[in-house]
Amino acid sequence: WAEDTLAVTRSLREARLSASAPDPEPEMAARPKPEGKQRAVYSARQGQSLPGSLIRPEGAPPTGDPAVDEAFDGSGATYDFLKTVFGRAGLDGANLRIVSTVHYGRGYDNAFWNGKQMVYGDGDGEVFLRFTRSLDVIGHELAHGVTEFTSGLVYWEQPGALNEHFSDVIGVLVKQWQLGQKAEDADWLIGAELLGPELRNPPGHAVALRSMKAPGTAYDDPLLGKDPQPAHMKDLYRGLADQGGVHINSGIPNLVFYRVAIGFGGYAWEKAGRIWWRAFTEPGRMSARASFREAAKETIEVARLLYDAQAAALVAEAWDSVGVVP
Ligand code: ASN
Ligand code: ZN
Repeated sequence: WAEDTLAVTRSLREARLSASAPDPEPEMAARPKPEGKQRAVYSARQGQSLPGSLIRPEGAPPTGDPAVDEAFDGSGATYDFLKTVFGRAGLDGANLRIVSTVHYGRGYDNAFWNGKQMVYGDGDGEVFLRFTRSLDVIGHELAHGVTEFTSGLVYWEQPGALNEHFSDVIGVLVKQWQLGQKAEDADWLIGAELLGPELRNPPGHAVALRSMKAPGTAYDDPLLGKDPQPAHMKDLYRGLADQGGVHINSGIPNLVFYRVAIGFGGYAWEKAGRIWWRAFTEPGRMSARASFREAAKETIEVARLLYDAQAAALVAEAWDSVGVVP
């Protein structure tokens, strides 16, 4: 069924793309920019050296290896989303090559951005399946690249949680865009498709790695423990684990974004997404050491600039509802 879903969503995306002609690249003097997306998917062949062997460069046909083809298609969908919706030409705005390595390690249960490229494990097959199965995870990892070229949010405590949050926002938006799904119809989950058979069965409960709609409720399971994400500043994690809780405290801004998207209604990438994109990527706006308060200030300000006082009030109320007062 996953393959069917992919085929359907792919044709939806193609229909949407052909409906609006892509804007022409402006003429550049001297050194021409690379045209369009430049993807390359490598395989680490269960080892750990990067990038590994080149399997699918841009322009090559599908390989039949689902991890390779999902990494290729998912990074393509993310590129198309950023270009079409926010006018961004790739991670650096200049069509930087998008490099992914799949089959990293043996039974490796994670995916990450290493500062230069994306890396995906196959999962152990019991608790987690291959990490390329979730488009929101692919969008998440690529967004770490965008952050590195824009705000440069440091990966520690509140700025780190904002870095994680921005990646979750881009991840869910890519998926909703590809599915043509409105905010109120989306599940707002990260990594739902990569849960393995051990997690899908009782006695535990697990629906995803994170829930933006209901932080702290994605799982409560004997293998994973309980989802540690807070949904309010009163429960902010103050320990040193996880780089000062970057994947934990991101639950707080994630819930804010969800509430803003639902408050506007319709497609989340159109208004909420546009506000967040500008607040998090416009030069001189979010500082690399931004706190949640600073993120609140910037998103409220951008809502007023792009829309009106009512939009700004919606954003302010959402931050207020989680205990962040700008
Ligand atoms: N999946 C995680 C992330 O991209 C991996 C990590 O913690 N480095 O945030
Ligand atoms: Zn991340």
